[in-house]
Amino acid sequence: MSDPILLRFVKSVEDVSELPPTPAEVTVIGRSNVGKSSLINAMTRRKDLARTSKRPGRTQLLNLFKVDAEGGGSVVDCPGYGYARASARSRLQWMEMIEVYLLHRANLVMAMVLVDGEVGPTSLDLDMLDWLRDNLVPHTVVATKIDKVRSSRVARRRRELAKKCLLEVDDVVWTSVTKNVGIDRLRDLMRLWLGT
Ligand SMILES: Nc1nc2c(ncn2[C@@H]2O[C@H](COP(=O)(O)OP(=O)(O)O)[C@@H](O)[C@H]2O)c(=O)[nH]1
Ligand SMILES: [Mg+2]
Repeated sequence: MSDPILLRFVKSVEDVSELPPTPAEVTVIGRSNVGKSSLINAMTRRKDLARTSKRPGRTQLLNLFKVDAEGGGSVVDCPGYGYARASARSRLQWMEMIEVYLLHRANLVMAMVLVDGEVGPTSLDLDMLDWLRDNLVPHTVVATKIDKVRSSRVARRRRELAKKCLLEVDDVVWTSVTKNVGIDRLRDLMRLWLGT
């Protein structure tokens, strides 16, 4: 079993300029309720670090966590996209913030794009992936909640999800927080990305 990544919550910010410099940063993006906070908690084996919420779209801030390890580094939990009840104005604000963050954050080494493993990629997920590719932002697709797919269907679902994302099955990290699937692998990848 892989050691947890020790994360300490630093602060939530509204503006990218409020983020302190970092030697390496990994960020978590994806639609509201896809499992971003749950996955960050699983990385660090703490249930309550990144507050999970049953109400989607609550986190409208960039949540910054510092890695307690040699070499440091940080993790940012981005506000989710695709919140149905968000106003057009707040959607625009969201896009602006995320784009500025993803394009200009110094030492951003990886954007983990979370896609619901049961639902598959939404059009917003695919738009986000297109945008990341167009802008050469390093990213990795992480499928969440794979426990919700019946085991007889997992192989097929994986092929479908990867294909829609224009990826090979093995390019996608498959995870379940509740069944502890893929968590060790993702921790190892995060250590690699962060250089710790
Ligand atoms: N079954 C299952 N539920 C999950 C998993 N990960 C997250 N959830 C649930 O999905 C909901 C949204 O999770 P959350 O982490 O708050 O999503 P966020 O909005 O992207 O931060 C919560 O009710 C979680 O308990 C998973 O791997 N399996
Ligand atoms: Mg969250």
